[in-house]
Amino acid sequence: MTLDEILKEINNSNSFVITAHENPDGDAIGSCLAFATVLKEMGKEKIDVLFKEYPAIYNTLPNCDLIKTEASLDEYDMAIVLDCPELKRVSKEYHKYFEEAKVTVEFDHHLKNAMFADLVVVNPAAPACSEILVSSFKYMKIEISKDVATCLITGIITDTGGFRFNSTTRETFEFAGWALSKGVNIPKIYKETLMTKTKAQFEAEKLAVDRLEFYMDDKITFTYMTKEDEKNLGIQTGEFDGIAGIGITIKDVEVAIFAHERADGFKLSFRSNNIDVSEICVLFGGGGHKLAAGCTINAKLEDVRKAVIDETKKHLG
Ligand SMILES: [Mn+2]
Repeated sequence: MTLDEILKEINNSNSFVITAHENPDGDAIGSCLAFATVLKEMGKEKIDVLFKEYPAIYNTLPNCDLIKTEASLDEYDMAIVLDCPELKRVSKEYHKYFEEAKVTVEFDHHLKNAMFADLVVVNPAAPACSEILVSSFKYMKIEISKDVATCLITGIITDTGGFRFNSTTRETFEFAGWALSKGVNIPKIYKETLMTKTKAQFEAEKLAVDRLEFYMDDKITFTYMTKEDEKNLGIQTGEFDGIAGIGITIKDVEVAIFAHERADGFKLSFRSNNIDVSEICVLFGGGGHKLAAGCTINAKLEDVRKAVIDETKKHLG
């Protein structure tokens, strides 16, 4: 089985580079730090977790000092990419460490998946990459310490929206219960990752709520944020995470869409109560999960709005 091979390769490797998708969320960071912590606890000395930037709320996670913007080696024995369905979504300057590593490993839970590594563990039914790591570590007979559990539950809490999404499983709660018994402070992690926002984030949400538009007898909502808004609000990366979900909390709304202007065009985040929005995003070159997906469209706001709303109407009709 793949996990036996991964364990064998870990035992034979001395240097490790770990990363996830760009603009990492709690699952991406939690998975990476959990893996890095496991390797450290196994006695491995050379471990780099690479991210160009990440939300400051994750600064208190165990071993977050292993996160660096630049690699400290030219070549690593093993490259591990987590919570990421294709290498394209990893920051470009890190691709060479992946291409030059002796062995590459991918763990992920995205449905549309390039399975781009030498050794791949993908389970689209898992609510978080962190939850795949729980069962994988158990299979490999790797002890899950309190520090590892802290990182993993951070990924699980953020990717399940605090155990709210349909993807949440019995195993999710079983692991949460087990982590609690190990002394992991779940209420604190929950509060810090999901219930706390900066003032800039609050102001951004206020603007997004104020601008929320309704379409198709209130079944679709659309809101947006431009680069100029971003500048005016003084908002940081990761602080937009809550906006995509605003529309979907309204009764009878089926699909909520958030358009966020970035350097390469508008990044669209779709949230759904039922229909598969990843199918819509695939049409625009993106992807994701059934109820949460995204894509990027390089066009003017008016054109982006029309394109995604027309397509969503077709899927709802
Ligand atoms: Mn994830």
